[in-house]
Amino acid sequence: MDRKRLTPDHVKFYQEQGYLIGLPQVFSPDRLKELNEGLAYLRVLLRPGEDPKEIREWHETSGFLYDICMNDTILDYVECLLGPDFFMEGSNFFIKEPHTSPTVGWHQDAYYWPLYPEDSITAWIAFLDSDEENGAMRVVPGSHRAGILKH
Ligand SMILES: O=C(O)CCC(=O)C(=O)O
Repeated sequence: MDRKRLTPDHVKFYQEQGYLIGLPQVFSPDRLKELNEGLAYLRVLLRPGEDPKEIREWHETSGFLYDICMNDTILDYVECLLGPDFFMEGSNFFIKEPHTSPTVGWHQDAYYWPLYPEDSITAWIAFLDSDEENGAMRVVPGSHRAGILKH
């Protein structure tokens, strides 16, 4: 198997800055097209007024999402940072439709998770291109070193 591992420089950067970005593409363009089709199908299942952001743990009932969460490359990346003994705590979507105003406020993920020590990784997977113009996620480099902050 062609395993994609993080380099020691990636690991050092992650430890210092608290995030990684621009890793080699995990999903091919064709696979991304399938992922977006799968998401569109799941959204059809929502009741009127239900926001996909409020739907959590879809991977427990959707094989399509389970396969994303169990992607070998993503799991290898996580293993490089956490070691081999880790588990998945949850999954959810942050969908930002064009010309809408919903935002995700500044937060630390570990603040919400019942984990101690707060040694956790979020794999943020963009189903579409994400940039400053269309609602990209932002991070505060190094803020993890301040511990859990008051929200
Ligand atoms: O996409 C966003 O704006 C926020 C994502 C987020 O908070 C997360 O991935 O934990």
